[in-house]
Amino acid sequence: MSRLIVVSNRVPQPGAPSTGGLAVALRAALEAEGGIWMGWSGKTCPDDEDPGFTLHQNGAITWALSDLTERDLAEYYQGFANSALWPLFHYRLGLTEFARGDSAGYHRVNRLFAERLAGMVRPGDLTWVHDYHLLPLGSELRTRGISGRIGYFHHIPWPSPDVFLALPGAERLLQAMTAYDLIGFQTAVDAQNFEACLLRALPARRQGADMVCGTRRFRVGAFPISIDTAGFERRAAQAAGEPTLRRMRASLTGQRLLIGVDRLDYTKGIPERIGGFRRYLSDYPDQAGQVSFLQIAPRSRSDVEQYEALEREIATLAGQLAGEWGRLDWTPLRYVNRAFGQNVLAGLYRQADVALVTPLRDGMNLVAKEFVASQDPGNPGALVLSRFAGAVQELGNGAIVVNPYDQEAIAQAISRALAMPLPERQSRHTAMMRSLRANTVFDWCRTYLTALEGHEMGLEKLPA
Ligand code: ADQ
Repeated sequence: MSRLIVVSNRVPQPGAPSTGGLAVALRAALEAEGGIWMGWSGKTCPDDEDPGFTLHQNGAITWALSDLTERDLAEYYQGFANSALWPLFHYRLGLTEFARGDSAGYHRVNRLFAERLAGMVRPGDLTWVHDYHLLPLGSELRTRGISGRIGYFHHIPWPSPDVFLALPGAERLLQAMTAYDLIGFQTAVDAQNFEACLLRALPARRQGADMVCGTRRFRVGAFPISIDTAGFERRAAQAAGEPTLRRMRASLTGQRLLIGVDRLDYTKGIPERIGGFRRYLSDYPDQAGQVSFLQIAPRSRSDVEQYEALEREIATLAGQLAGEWGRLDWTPLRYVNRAFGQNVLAGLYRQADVALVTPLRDGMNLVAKEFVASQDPGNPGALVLSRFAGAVQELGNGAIVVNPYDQEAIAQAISRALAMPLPERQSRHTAMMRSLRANTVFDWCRTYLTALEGHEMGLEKLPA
């Protein structure tokens, strides 16, 4: 019987319940088909030891967890993946730090994962690789004789060839990716950019719906990821009674609430957003004391230097804003570095009048979708959304769309969102909910796997 094999850098804790929509959906697919979820265990060992590899069986799922040496982690994860690929894929060439040693470590860890996985894959299994940490994994699996279907989904943007091909070794990565049968992106623009890279850098060509390169034939497409829409609606409606949320509401003493929720990352546009709010206060000084901005930003990747610098920058901006505008009885910005459970988050979204989702570049951005699904349909909040988030493709019909680099535009959008009459908020909310009901994270998973399973394989089918 065919099974599903999911590979991702991070893997949810085997015994613990999954909370994020993606983990829930993948787990459901694995439970339905039976299968393996493989990835990094989160543990490291000294460089002179062999990294451990453990299997845990939990119901129909086998969790296959590989440790990494400290050097592996530094070169593959902090180095190549998060200091070179992450900024590059988000159009930040100036932040991209390329080092040959990191690139070598990245390919070495992909080989390690492939060696460990190859022994477990059976004929007929579907393998689904996730995200930029593992671009060459499919090719490493092919080298080890895996001929079944292998798909890849890219969670972050894919830039134009002018940006991507600035990366030393870009051609090698593209060539490796031709080993997949289906390469999925968040948006049609990302898929087009990827095809443009292939056409520019490799002897690749389009043939009908497929791309062909040498002896490989594969498909490239857009599969926008989404959320557990009904789950968020339910959680948000039930959350009102949570003590944390009741205290939060009481502390607002009638002020309107703006909310931002992001991992602390330079792609999310947090300094620009704080700048936009500051501009709003100076453009509409009568609103001082009437509006409060809650920015939730749990720290991430603090071991990468640029993230430390960003933490300092945001802390400074938050402090300046508080010093300049704060009153004895009013704090304009509540800046919180911790993570919250999904129930509290859903309740906070529902309590907010406006969400500011203004990344400088984002593959999709699930926070925008979660905010919309959490609203009270009788009195929904308004969404201010960056034109550079993948989510704008589905939510652009109901959001106030802004250029996140334009702080005056953010200030105007805040004013417009806060003043928006109820019928307009409702019609915008209805339009966005239509998109979110039509494509949930479960639909995303099913659509992708159906496409991977259905894709005609085999080179023998290629015309001579
Ligand atoms: P991320 O860059 O992490 O994901 P995003 O899509 O917004 O960005 O997902 C963040 C998730 O973390 C959301 O589900 C959110 O609820 C959760 N989260 C954020 N802050 C939290 C907090 N304080 N407490 C609890 N949970 C919090 C990458 C890409 C995105 C793409 C996703 C999925 O960068 O563009 O949408 O993968 O493909």
